[in-house]
Amino acid sequence: MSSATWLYRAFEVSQIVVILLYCLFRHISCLEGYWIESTSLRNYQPDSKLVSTTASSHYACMMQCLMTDGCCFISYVTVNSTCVRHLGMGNVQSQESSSVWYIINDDNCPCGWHRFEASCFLFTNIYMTWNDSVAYCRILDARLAEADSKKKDSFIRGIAATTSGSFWLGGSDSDQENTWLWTASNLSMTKYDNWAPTNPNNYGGQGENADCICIGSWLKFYWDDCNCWEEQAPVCEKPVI
Ligand SMILES: [Ca+2]
Ligand SMILES: [Ca+2]
Repeated sequence: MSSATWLYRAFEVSQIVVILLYCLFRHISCLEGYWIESTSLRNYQPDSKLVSTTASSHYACMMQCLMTDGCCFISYVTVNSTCVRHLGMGNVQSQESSSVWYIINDDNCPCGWHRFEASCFLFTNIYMTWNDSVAYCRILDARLAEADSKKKDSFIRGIAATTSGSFWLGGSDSDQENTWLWTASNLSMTKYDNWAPTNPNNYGGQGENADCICIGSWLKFYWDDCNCWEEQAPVCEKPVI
């Protein structure tokens, strides 16, 4: 091994040591094992950039992120050593070839997600159709949230009510009118539902076809059936890591 290679290796090792010391000092868990490389997010980036710099390696980029308040993600482009620090999941969009790593918090959820029982939830603030929301959550290795129990539903409604947003949940009756399913898990809603009074009402049935569950302040975050082409923000759910 050439002396230049040794020097580079020593430099990389010293960066890892600095990261570990920094994490020890901050009482946060950020061994490399607490960074997850997302294969589904490769070549995608959240658009909520904090700052873009250069870094000698993705480890160095991780260190820059850890030392930046609010940084949840990095994307790193090897060919030009570009290190982008991100605030969290904003609008995910395809980018130049990059790898993405995100931080797992001590609650075993990604930075910016909320833990409830065995799931992590992301309340996004980008608005899209229900079908696009399904695809969006999938890029994040998640699905549209399924409020399939009273406790889980109360948790989702509680967080939603602290925002100014309106959201899609993962329920639909598009396959068969009035047969509502949590579509990702194919679960029926016979055990639990939480419709707002007089709902689902298919918009009063006036030639409308409201087949997707949305929640918003207009019905105090009780379930409403909305037209699937409307634009709401997805709530994504995935198992804890
Ligand atoms: Ca319907
Ligand atoms: Ca309705």
